[in-house]
Amino acid sequence: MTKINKLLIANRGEIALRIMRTAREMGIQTVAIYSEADRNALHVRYADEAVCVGPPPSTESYLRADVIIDVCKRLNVDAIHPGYGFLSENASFARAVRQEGILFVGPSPESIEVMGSKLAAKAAVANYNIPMVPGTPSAITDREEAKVISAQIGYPILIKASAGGGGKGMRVVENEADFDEQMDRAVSEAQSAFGDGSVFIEKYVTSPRHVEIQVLGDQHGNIIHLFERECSVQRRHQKVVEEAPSAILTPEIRDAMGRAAVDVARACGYYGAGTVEFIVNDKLEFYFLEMNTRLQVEHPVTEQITGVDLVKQMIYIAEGKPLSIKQDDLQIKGHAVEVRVYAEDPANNFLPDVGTLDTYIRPQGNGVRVDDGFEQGMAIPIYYDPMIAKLITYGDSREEAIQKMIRAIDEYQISGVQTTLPFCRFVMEHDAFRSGQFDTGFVSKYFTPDKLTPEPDTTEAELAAVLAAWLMENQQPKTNGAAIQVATKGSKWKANRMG
Ligand code: MV4
Repeated sequence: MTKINKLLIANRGEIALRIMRTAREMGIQTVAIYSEADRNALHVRYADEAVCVGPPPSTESYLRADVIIDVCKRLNVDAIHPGYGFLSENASFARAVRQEGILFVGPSPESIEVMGSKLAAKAAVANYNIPMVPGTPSAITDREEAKVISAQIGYPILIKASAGGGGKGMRVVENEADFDEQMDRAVSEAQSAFGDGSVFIEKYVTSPRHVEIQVLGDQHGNIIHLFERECSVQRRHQKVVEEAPSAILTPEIRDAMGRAAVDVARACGYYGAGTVEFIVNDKLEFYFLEMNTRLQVEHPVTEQITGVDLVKQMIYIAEGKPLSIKQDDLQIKGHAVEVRVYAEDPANNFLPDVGTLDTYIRPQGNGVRVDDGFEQGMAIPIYYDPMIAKLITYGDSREEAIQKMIRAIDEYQISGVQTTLPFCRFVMEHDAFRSGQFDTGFVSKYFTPDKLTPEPDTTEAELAAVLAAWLMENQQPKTNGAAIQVATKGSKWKANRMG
């Protein structure tokens, strides 16, 4: 067992801060790395030490494995936490870190490698009786044979790239007449995007739900699951809303899915925090899709309903400690919802909207968690993901968590950039979301820009006029501003606050 005294966080933004907070609680010194675009970023200010690793493009900074390892050696760093994205699922990086005698807060390079290939992952779990979508177990080499298999499975089928992920390199084939054309496209796409043209076939499950299971494994062979996250509200494979638990799982299905996820992790000798992705059809049958070998963006909803700090567990696991949590210790308490706040314009096809956060006031109060990396006045760099914040609410029930989310969205004040907050509000208010009866088609099925409730853009002059009229009607107003209610449509809070 190795005690980690100093941790380098090979990431930026909200996730770098989130990891550093836990490290600090554990008495661990933190080292930030940053690019020239992030000199004044919060993760840089929060860390005990911070080192610039290069120019703004991530290929020249946050992805520079060699530079990052040099920083570790120079500053006597014991361990690296990669966060998500960047180098988090790069097996060569994990291997290089290990070779330098530095701990990687994450799984082994071997696990990352196996799960990085969908076909290798399928092969690894083959002996574990994990439900999988009917399809080919290996890469297509013979087209005529593949057509025979597709006919047996039944159209529509899906061609997937083995090296793909997050929806990249997928092609739906509706009938045999389209097979060759789509196969040509899939192979050339996979070859140019991943440098690996291997593709395989699966039965196409129409409008599935996306449900994933959080797992934790230690280096002694103990593996537990921390229940599911429902991530079906997506836009072009970008998750928008996540929640835990899922509104549709029964205790029996939850248990079966949890056990399947633990088996998937066991099949690749997994340790660290990981996520096993399933799709669920309308009969609540579930199928293993892939495993993500990192801490995920949406991990907070699991933390809220289990009370487990996943980053703390990851650090203990990297130190070689056996898991202190047993499966039977865990139970779901309450309900958590997360929305991702992006600097994108939902009224304009979600075009990234870069700029400065002229106003940036976070919601607060009971059951509200904001994981972000910005403060008022900061610019959102163009070089990275435009996510401003993750807004998480927690309540006793799903209904309560949703009500808190609507309240929190209405309290959130952001100006200077357009954000996805109005879109998130649309989701929270939608009957299909409220009822729990939705799938991965939710956004394309229900959302059009005219569904956005306009932000109340009452100017100060208009407010002054309303206030003056009120004063005329009420001869002796209380001087306490809180007693003055200014009527506006939509969110009244922002207006009242000015009055
Ligand atoms: C599927 C599928 C239907 N049938 N596989 C998309 C991302 C990648 N993780 C797997 N994906 C899918 N695989 C079969 N056999 C539908 C999807 C899919 C999807 C999955 C999860 C969340 C959102 C999605 C949106 C469109 C398609």
